[in-house]
Amino acid sequence: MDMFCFQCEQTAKGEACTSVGVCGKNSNVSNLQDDLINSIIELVNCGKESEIITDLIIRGLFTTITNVNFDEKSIKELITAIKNQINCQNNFNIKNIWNNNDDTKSLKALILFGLKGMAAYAYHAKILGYEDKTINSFFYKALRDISKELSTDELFNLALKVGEVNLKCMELLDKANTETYGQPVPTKITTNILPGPFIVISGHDLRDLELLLEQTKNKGINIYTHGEMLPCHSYPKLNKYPHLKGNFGTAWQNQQKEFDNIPGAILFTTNCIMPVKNSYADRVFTTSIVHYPNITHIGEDKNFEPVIEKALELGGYNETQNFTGINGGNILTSGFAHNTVLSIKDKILEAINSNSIKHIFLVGGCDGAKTGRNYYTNFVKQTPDNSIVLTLACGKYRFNDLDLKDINGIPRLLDLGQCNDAYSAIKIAVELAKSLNCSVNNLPLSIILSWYEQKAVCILLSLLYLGIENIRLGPTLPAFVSPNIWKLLVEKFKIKQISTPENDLKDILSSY
Ligand code: SF4
Ligand code: SF3
Repeated sequence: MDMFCFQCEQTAKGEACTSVGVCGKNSNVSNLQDDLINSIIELVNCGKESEIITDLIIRGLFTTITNVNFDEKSIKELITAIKNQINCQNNFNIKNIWNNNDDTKSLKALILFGLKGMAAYAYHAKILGYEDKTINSFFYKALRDISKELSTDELFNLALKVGEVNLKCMELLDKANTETYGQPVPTKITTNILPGPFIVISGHDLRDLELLLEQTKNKGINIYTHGEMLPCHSYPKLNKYPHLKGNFGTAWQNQQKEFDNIPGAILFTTNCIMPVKNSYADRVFTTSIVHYPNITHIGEDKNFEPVIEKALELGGYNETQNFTGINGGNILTSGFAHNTVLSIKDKILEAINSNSIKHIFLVGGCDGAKTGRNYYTNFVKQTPDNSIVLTLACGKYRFNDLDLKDINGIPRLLDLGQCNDAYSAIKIAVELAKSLNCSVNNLPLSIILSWYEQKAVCILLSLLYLGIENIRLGPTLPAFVSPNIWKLLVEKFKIKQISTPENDLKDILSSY
């Protein structure tokens, strides 16, 4: 075995990647990422907390998320920086966890992967100047606990604690995003690409988008979002830039096809970067935590000049390109975060009470390459006319170009934002439940999740921490969840794997 990684949904044979990652990560990178985790845990075990150490922990964990960093050099540098802070003698080896009994391994994986996802959210909040001491301290505690021998009960509770703290972290990021860029407002976004030079910006980092928009002002360059950047159009202080024109392409797994010979520059600010093909390698740039070998990295100074020069050199398309989403639509709508949805709460409640809205579906999470993921398209297409569909994260590209019409002026498809905007979904559900005098579990609400990487893990843990039942998870179950732990989750939370859209819809609708 050259490597061991089973942290994402596309892991080899549904078990683990052991010679090379399905994501394209080679064994050297994978083993270095293990070393990185080992050194982080050794560092927290020295007991010292400081701003520098917190920053290293957060960046280190984020670096190991799927499709973030494929570059040995940058990982080695991070390991060295961490090792320089270790001032006590202790050894940790992640392999010892993977060699544990199935249930301990499973729970420790849930905790570690959840912490990785949460680190990404803490990172984005921090970039905007928002931090929370309790969140930061929890990273230390939970990472220390991973290296301890704990009972199944203790580990299970710690996994739920990750969910609890992650909820706080998503709330912090929501505060950071909305206080910095304004409350999102419903916004229509075109998938058409205009003639002339352009830059495609991918990932989750709003600050990087703002800086790019500033630096490209009046330069004759248009900016298009990609993947998880799509909801940025709905933030007033980002949407105010007239050269933020629209959205390019669909979800991350289609990038090798969609970027083939693209006459524009591409900037990756976070996951998901895929192995870069020669036909566009010269026009790809990375920044912040993302690194890829031989690809120009824009450092902390955030000087995007090389990206701008490349866009001008490539010149863009000669004519407008009428691209569409995967179902043929060319208008995407985003911006239905908690503030907007709750501003029409009375209208929604009235529609629920009069049976105009009989059911609310939350179909959200990551997209991915598996053919079975067309489940989510078919599911949304088959939802009844008297239901609304809330969505978030990049899984929405499976259906966000569909026109689902509206119910009494309330759009049937409401895009809440990025994966971290699961916070919005939770806030909406809690508020509706309060108004209807019931628990979230008693709302006519069903949650259908698609997962791929570790941010989905921390979101799932937040939902479980809240005691939300009957979540449907797909397209496959995590390889790191052992049969016993899955059984426990089923018993406690009635969690289920997705089956077919027809069966699941029938089952859901017959129980309300
Ligand atoms: Fe395999 Fe996923 Fe790990 Fe990549 S991140 S090596 S695809 S399990
Ligand atoms: Fe997507 Fe990578 Fe998870 Fe933020 S961008 S949801 S997969």
